[in-house]
Amino acid sequence: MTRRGAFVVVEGLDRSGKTTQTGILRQRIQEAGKEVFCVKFPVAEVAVDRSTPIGKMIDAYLRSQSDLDDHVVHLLFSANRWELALVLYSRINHTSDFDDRTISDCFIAWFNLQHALIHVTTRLISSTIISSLEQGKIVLCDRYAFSGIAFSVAKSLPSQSSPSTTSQTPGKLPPISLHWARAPDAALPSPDLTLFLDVSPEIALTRGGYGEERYEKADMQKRVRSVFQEIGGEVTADAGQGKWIVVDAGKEMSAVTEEMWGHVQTLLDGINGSIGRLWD
Ligand code: Z5A
Repeated sequence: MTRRGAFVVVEGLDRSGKTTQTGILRQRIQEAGKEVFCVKFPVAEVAVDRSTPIGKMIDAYLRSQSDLDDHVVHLLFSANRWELALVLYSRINHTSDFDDRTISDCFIAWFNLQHALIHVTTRLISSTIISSLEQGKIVLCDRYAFSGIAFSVAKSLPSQSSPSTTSQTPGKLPPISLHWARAPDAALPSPDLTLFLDVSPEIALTRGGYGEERYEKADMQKRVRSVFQEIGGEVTADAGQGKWIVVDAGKEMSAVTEEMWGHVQTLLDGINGSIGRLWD
């Protein structure tokens, strides 16, 4: 039986080095003679030349140019993952009938008819992550559904600086639970390996560009870190969700690379067995 490629996700706190390390890993995988398909969430630019409608909405929100309810934001991030399937599908098949409007229409339908559309989009995602894995490629992903859960749930936790309050406006919708946050990503492919880059907010603060976006605040990052720890525990306890490895990303850059590469190397020859599904 042919072995499929491995699905590797790099997760982590802000400025933990996800993008830098993903780039280095990509190069190493190629140097090892293996094909790699890379993706980064949130996706603002897909393929080479265009912004996705949902990506633009997320970007405006993160830059504090728009305000949205936390639940809506959570669903947008998840939609952005499903959206990748649609946009790449149209690119791969060179269809011109999948323009921005068609994609937006699909997502209005997605919000209204979640269950029916999940079946359609699950088939479409086969054209991207799943088909790459089936072709034996390594799929390398910078942030995935775990980020979606960690950031959305963290917003609903009490602030550590003023524990009696949450960032949720009183009288609005209920806080976001882990259970609720997981639902929109259910049935997406589950990673074989998640490398979680752990760095303290204090160290992150010393790295370039920190503090420019909405979530880049020490208190929020501490809450995100605690939710990530909880998610890591759940993934570790569930054999179907792949391995969860915590990497100390506060170390020197090359030391972080070597530790991550040590784990990825073991997967270069591919995997026997089917691709898992999130939260199955
Ligand atoms: N978000 C969400 O809410 N829901 C979702 O479903 C998803 C995401 C998918 C934007 O994400 C926000 O979206 C993010 C979570 C939320 N919010 N926050 N906060 P993004 O992925 O577009 O942006 P980002 O995650 O904020 O990227 P990043 O944190 O800015 O960077 P990074 O990829 O982790 O780090 P980097 O760019 O590779 O490195 C940052 C700097 O540190 C750079 O100058 C490096 O040279 C330096 N660096 C890296 N490693 C080291 C070491 N080891 N030592 C010293 N310096 C280092």
